[in-house]
Amino acid sequence: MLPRRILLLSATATLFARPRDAAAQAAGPYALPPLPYAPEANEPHIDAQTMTIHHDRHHAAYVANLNNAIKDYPQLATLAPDALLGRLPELPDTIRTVVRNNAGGHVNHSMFWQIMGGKGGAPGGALAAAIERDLGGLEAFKGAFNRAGAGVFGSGWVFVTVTKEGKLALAPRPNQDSPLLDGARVLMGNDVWEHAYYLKYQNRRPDYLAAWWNVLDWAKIAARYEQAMAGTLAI
Ligand code: MN3
Repeated sequence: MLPRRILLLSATATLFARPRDAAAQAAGPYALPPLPYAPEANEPHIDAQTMTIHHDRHHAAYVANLNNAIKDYPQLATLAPDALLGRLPELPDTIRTVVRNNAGGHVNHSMFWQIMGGKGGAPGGALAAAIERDLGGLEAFKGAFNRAGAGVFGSGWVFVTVTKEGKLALAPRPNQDSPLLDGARVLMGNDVWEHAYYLKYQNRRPDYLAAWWNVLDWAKIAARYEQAMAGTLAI
C-alpha cells in the first residue's frame, strides 16, 4: 500500500490536471463551440474570468467526457446531441448516466452562450406576445424565472421550454438534465451551478439571477422561438 502522503499527492495532481486533460482529449464526434463573443462581453454582470473558466474548462470537460463515453459505440457518434438525449432509454446501461450528464452539459451550455452577449432590454414581436400570453408578461416572467432559479436545490438550470405551437413554460431541472430528455425544445435557460457565478457573486445566487437579464440577446432568443415553431430548433 502506498504511503498516505503519496496517495494525497496523486489525488491532488489528478484534480488539477483534469480541466487541461479534458480539453486535450476533446477528439471525437462532438466539439466545443467557440464562445460567440469575447469573454468580457458580459461584463460587469458576468466577469471574463468566469466566462473563460466556464467555457474553456467546464463545457470542454462535458464534451470530452461525452466523446470518451461513446468511443466504443461508433453508431452513436452519428447522432446529434439532442437526438442522443431524446433516445436515452435506448442507450446501453453502462453509458446512459454519463451521456445524460455530459450530453446534457454540452447542449445546455451551447444554448447558454448563444443567448447571451447582448444588452438585455425586452423582446418584441411574436415572442413578446407569447410571453404575455403564457407567462403573464415580461416582469411576471422574470420574477417567476428568478424564483425558480433560486429554488433549484444544489446544481441545476432553469429553462423556458417551447412547443411546436409556440407555447412557453418554465422548466427548472437538476444537474445537467435537459428538457430535451422529455422531448421538449428549449427556448432559453440560465445555469445556476455555482461555477456559473461564484467568483463574482459567491453565495448570492439571486443577485446573479437578477443581473443575468442584462446580458441577454433577445434577437437570438426570438430567432430560437421562430425555429422552435418551425420545428427546426435542435439544441
Ligand atoms: Mn455550467
